[in-house]
Amino acid sequence: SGVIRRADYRAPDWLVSDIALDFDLDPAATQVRATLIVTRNGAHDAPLRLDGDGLTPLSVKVDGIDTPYTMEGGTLVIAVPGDAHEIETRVEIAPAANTQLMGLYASGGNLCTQCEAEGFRRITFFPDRPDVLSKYRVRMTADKARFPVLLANGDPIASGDAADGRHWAEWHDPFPKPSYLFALVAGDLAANTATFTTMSGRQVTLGIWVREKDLPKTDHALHALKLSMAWDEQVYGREYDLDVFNIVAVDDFNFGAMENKGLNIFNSRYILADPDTATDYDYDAVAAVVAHEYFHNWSGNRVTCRDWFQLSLKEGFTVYRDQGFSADQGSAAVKRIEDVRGLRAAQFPEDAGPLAHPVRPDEYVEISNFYTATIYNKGAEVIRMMATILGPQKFRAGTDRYFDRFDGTAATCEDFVACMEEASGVDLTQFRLWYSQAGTPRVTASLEHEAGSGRARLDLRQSVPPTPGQPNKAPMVLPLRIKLFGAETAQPIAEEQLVLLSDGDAQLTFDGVTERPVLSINRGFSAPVIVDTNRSVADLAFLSAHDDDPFARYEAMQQLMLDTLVAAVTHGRADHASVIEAVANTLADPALDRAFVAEAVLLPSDSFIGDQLPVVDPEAIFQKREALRRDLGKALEPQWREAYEAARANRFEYSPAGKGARRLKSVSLGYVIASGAADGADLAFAQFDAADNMTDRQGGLTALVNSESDKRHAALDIFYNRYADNALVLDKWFQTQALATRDDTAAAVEALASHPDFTLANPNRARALVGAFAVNQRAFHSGEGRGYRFVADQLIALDQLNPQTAAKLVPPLGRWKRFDAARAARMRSELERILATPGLSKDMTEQVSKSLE
Ligand code: HT7
Ligand code: ZN
Repeated sequence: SGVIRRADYRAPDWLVSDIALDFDLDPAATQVRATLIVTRNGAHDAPLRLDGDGLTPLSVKVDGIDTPYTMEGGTLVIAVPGDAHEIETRVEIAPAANTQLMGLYASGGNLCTQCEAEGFRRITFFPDRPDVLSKYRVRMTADKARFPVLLANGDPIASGDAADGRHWAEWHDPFPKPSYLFALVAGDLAANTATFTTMSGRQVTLGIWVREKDLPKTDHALHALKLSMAWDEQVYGREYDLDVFNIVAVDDFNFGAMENKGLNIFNSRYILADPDTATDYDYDAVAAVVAHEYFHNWSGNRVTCRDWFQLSLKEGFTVYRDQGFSADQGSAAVKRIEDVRGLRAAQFPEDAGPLAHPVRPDEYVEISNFYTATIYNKGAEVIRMMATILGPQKFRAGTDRYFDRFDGTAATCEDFVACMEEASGVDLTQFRLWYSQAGTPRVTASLEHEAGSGRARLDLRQSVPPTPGQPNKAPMVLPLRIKLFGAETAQPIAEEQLVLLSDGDAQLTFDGVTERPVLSINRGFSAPVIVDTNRSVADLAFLSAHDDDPFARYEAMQQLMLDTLVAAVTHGRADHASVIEAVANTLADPALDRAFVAEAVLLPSDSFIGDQLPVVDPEAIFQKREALRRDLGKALEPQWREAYEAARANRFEYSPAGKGARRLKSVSLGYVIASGAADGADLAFAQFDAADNMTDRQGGLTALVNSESDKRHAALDIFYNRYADNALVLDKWFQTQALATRDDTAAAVEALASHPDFTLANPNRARALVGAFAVNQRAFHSGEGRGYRFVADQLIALDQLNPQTAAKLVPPLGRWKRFDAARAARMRSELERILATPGLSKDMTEQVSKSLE
C-alpha cells in the first residue's frame, strides 16, 4: 500500500562509516562515483540494500571487483559475504532535466542540491535514511569558466586545475551526518564574507554566496547570521564547530531553506533584502530563516532524527529556537502575536481538516507531505509548553542534557522529553499526548462571582476533537496562565497563576473577591488551544484596555471583533459601537508601541472568521467584515489620518520603531480608504509613488489594487516596469493581484496565468499566483467553481514538473466539508478530477485521496 509506519522502525542492517563522492559535473550529464565503507549492523544475513530513485548503475564493485546485483524498484541490492566491505557505484544523472528540484539540479545556470528528505537517492545509491551517519569526502570537477565556485559540506581541503578548462575542489566534513544533510554547489557566485569569533575563541569564516549583482542585498542576512551565532552561544550554550559556514542563495527552491552541514542553501527570497525590494516582513523573514537554519547545526545536525516520524524533534524545537531569537531582536509581544496569528491561519485549520496528524505522525506515504504547520508550528508550541511548565532554568538544563547525551546520534522525540523529565524531576507522562494526539483542544472557561460571599469560581473543561483515525481522545496537559482583574479598579485581584489543566474538567476558587472579576486566560497563548469563555462584550473591551499581558490584550480585542463579526454573519446584527470604542481607546493610548497598536486594530481575516462558523459563507463574511471596516474608518477617520501623518514623515530605517510606524501607517491608510474618503486613492498612490522602501510601496499598491480606483492600473504598470528584472519583486506583483479583494479577482488571476512572466517551473512564482489565490477566501470560492477549476488545472500541470510543490497547494481544495453543499460538491469533483489524472505523483495521490475521505 506504500504506507510507512512508525511502529515498523528497525535499526539499519548496514552502516556506512565513510563515503567518498566524486562528481564530474555537467548540467546535461553528471557522472557520480560513490565509494562507501559499509559494515554489517548486528547478526543477520540480509543483503546490502542501497536506495536509488531514477538511477541506473553504470558499474557496481565490491572491494574493487565488479559484482552482480539486482534492482528492486529503484533499490540496488547486493549480496555481500563479509561484515565489512568497500562498495563503489557509478551513475550518470541529468541536473538540467531535474524539474522536481530534489537531488542535484540546475537553477539560474548554477548547480545545487536538495536532499532532505529523500533527495540523496536521486544522486547516488545509498541507505538514504537519517539514522545512517557517515563522514563525507567530496571531490567536484567542473568547467572553470561556467562554475568557478565549487562548494560542499565541511571544510575545503584542496583544489586545482584540470585539463580542458576544467578545475576541481575537494571538501571534507569531519562530522558524521545523514545523507539528507549532504550538499554541493557549483556556480558563478560571489560572496559577502565576514569572520565570527566563537565563545571559545575560534575564528569562523562566514560567506553568503549570490550572483555578483545581488551582493549589495546580502548585508542583512550576514548580520542576522552573526547575531544568530552569538544568540545560540548565550541562550543555549551552543558553539559553531567548523572553520567555515557558507550560505548559497538560489532562485528555484521547493522550501524556504536547507540546513546542510556547513553549507546552507536558501531560497533567495530568504537571503536578499534591501529597502527598495524587500518589505519589513521580508527583512524579518530573512533574519528568522537564517537563524532557523543556523540553529539546526545543533538541533538537527549534531543531534539528528532517528526516522522521519521524529521530524518535529528537529523542526518544532528549531522553530521554537528561532521564535525566541526573533523575539529577542525586537518586541517579544508583537512577535508572539504574529506567531499565534500564523498558527491559527495554517495549523488550526490543518488540525481540523482531513490532513490532521499528530506532531509525531504514526504513518505516511510520502514524507515530503509532512513538512507541515503541525510538525513545525504546533511542534514549537509543544516545546514552548514544556519550557513554560519547567521554567527557564530547568528547561535549559534539559536542553543541555539532550545535546550532550545525543550529540553525534539520531534521536527521537521521546529522547527529548525524557531529558526534560530527568533535568527537572517533572513527570511528563501525560504531557506526551501532545506528540500522539492530533486535533486542537478546546477549553471552556466560565467564571461566576457571588458578590455576597466574595467568592469567585472558575470552571474549566477541555475536549479534544476527533481527527482522522483518532475518534476518541484523552484529556491533555494544558498549561494555562490565568489572572483576574477587578472591573472597577482595573487592578489585579490575584497574581497570575499557571494552571495545569490535566483532567477533563477542573474548578478554581478565589476568595475575598469584592468587585466583579474579569478573566484573563491563556495569557501569552500559553497553550495552543481554542478557549471559549462567558466573557461579555464589556469584559473584552475592559481587557483590551487594561490587561497587563500584551498578548491577552490583543486577544481580547480580536475576540471582541470576532464576536461582532460572527453575530453579523449569523444573525445580520451590525452593532459596531463596542469595537469602535475599543479601537479608539487603543489608538489613543500613548503607552502602547505602534507595532502593537497596528496588530491590535487589525480585523481578523476572512478565513479566521470562517473558521468560527459551522458553514463558511465567504461572501457574507467578506461583506460584514467590509461593513465593520467602513464603520471603523468613518467613525475614527481623524484618528486614522493622525496616525497616518505621524508615521509619514519618517525616513526608512529598519528598526522596531521604524517597522511599527510603517505597519500602523499602512493599517491606517486601509481604514481611511475604507471610510470612503474622496482622497483615499490619491493618498495610496502618493504613498506608492514617493516610497523610499518596499513596505510603503507595496502597501500603497495593495490598497489601490483592492480599490475601484483607475489608478490601480497605472500603479501596477509602474511597479511591473520598475522591477521587471527582479523575480522576487515580480512575485509580489503576482501575489498582490491574487490576494485582491475585488469582485473580478478570479478572472484577473486566470489572465495572469497566461502572462509571459508566469511559470510553474519556479515554485516561488507558482505559490505567488496559485497558492495566494487559493487562500483568498472570497475570490477562490466565488464564480460557481471557477476558482476551483483553475487551481485544479494548475495543480495537474504543476504535478508533472514538481510534485512536492503541487502537493503543498492541495489543502484549500481539501476544506470542502467546511462549505455549503454546492461548493463542497464542486470542490470534491475537482479533487476527483485530479485523482483521476494518469501518472499522478505519489505526493499528490496521498494529499488528494486523504482530502476526499
Ligand atoms: N529542513 C528543511 C526542510 C526542507 C525540505 C523538505 C522537503 C522538500 C524540500 C525541502 N527543503 C528544505 C528546512 C527547514 O526546516 O529548515
Ligand atoms: Zn527547519
